[in-house]
Amino acid sequence: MMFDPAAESMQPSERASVQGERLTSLVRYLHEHVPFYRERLEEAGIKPDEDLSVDDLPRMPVTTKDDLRNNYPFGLLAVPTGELARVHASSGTTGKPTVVAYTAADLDLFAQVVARCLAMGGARPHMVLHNAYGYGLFTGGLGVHAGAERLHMAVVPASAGMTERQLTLISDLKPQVIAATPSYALTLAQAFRERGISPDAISLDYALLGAEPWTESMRAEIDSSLAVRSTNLYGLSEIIGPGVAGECVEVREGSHVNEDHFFPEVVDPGTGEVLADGQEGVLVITTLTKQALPLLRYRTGDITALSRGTCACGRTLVTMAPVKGRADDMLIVRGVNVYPTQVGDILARVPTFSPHFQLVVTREATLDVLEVRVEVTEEYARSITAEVLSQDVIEADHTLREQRAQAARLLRETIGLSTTVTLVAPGGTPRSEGGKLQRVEDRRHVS
Ligand code: DLL
Repeated sequence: MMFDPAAESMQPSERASVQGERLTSLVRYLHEHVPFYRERLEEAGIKPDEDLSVDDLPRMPVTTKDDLRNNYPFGLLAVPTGELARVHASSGTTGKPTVVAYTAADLDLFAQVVARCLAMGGARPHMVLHNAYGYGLFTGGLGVHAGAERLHMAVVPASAGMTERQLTLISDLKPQVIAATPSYALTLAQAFRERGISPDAISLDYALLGAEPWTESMRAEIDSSLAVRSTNLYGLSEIIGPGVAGECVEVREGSHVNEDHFFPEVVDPGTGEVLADGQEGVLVITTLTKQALPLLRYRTGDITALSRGTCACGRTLVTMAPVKGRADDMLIVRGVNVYPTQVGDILARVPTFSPHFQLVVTREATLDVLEVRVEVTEEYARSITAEVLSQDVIEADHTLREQRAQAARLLRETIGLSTTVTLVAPGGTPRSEGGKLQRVEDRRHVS
């Protein structure tokens, strides 16, 4: 089912002309209302009365997270603060949060695009949605909430955390759809398993998962342990929140970008040059229709590639590949670039390994060392007949020793990096308690 079939299955040539008109108005609007952009556009030689098409974007200025930081909190707003209806913020790792703001019209758009994505992922009017994204400054909770209401669903605003209460609510209220981070979906799945509740006794049919990178092996685990079909939900606060793109439940091979509102480009991380479809680079998005905080060519930092064509679901929207990670999540270990998701994909090829892993980087003398800590599956752990599954027992197990060597070899051959693979018992790596999971511990810079 499409929430907005006219927009989602529009002929690409027709959509391009809508995008061109919207870009033309956006440039005029920014020129008039945001001094920061007026200056940047003038520097780039772009006049407010030009008729533009999206082909003109490459000659326009790029906006970065630093631009938002330097204009904290409201310097880039195109409306007076009195016209705002809501503010959200994303917590940076250091310093001040990034503040984003919405007018009532922006909130209406937010609800619409999330409703589209929920419908892409299998949600339907009158279903019950258990919303386990955090409510508050994070855009996940309130964003998904409003989208689900727009789709005429009944929302259970569970928010993140308090796993025991989540299980009770899911068991008793029998939602068909859950929305959560993928790492938290795994935590919930495990908690159900530990209480002896089998997947077919869980009411859920669909799961809309996002806010962090995840892998196909996590998807397989979530699908089987919660008995759902899970899809990817992508977005970021700066652009709107969730609802920028979503995967269709029919195909599940990348997310359809709501490009009539958020125009995507993929650029070379180094040169900023626009890359052809299929090539991997940094995602840059222009908000074509926002009022309070419209952004021109915002550099998301997320690594992906675009592809075009009509999907089997009928949508003609451009598709983005699963996000490999943010450019700043990339670890550089002894000169080799590696994303945590790449390691996850490789570990998934080893049968006794679960999707739970952690990366620890240390420096020994002058040499960086990457330790890959991965959990043995619960099934395999049960098959080891030992009273306590200690580290010694794991290391003495013949099959595990072989598979650990296999993993180290695959990592060396695929990424080109020698790693130390450590196998740990189930539960031995960090788990999500509701929000985004931090998989990397970089101890190189702590003294
Ligand atoms: O995470 C918005 C959101 C909420 C998306 C709920 C989906 C579901 P921020 O906290 O601003 O906003 O973080 C945005 O999270 O730039 C990506 O690096 C990452 N991210 C978001 N969705 C995905 C995804 C929300 N599906 C940052 N896959 C983005 C991979 C994702 N990474």
